[in-house]
Amino acid sequence: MKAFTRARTVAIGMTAATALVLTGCSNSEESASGTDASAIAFEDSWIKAADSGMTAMFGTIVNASGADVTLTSVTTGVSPRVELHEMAADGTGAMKMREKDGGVTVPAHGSYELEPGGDHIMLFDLPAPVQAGTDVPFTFTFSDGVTAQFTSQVRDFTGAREDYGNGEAHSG
Ligand SMILES: [Cu+2]
Repeated sequence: MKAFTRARTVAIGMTAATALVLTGCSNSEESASGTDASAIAFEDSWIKAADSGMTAMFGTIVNASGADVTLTSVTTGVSPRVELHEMAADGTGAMKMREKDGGVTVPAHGSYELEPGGDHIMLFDLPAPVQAGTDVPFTFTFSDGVTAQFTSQVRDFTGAREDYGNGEAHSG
């Protein structure tokens, strides 16, 4: 009798689990009209090598889907605090970087470039050196909660000499 009761409990539990799975399915069908992560690429992406402090990540976000997508946050194991930044003129005409409101929108069948001197992904409070030649995995999260994983290569960068390592140049 006791065993029978237990079996019934298990059966009820399974029914509940099945219901949860079905709910999950219908949710994912609804979001099929949202961000299609498989259609998003991050081409030629790279991170500026840095020993400490902060650094930045660049590349071209390519959206092969038929709908606009908006990147709202980025996470990576090499930094506890990552922000999307843009360059903007301050009152004196100098260009300073600041957090980009509303994220980065990549048009349908279009692309969006993150490059030194322009929009970039800022990595703060590096707990360890980010060394040239290593690969860094990171996750993009879009406005509807859909995520996509990418890997970015760390490079030495001395090109335009923008100061991505100086807190004083940072208005955010
Ligand atoms: Cu920045």
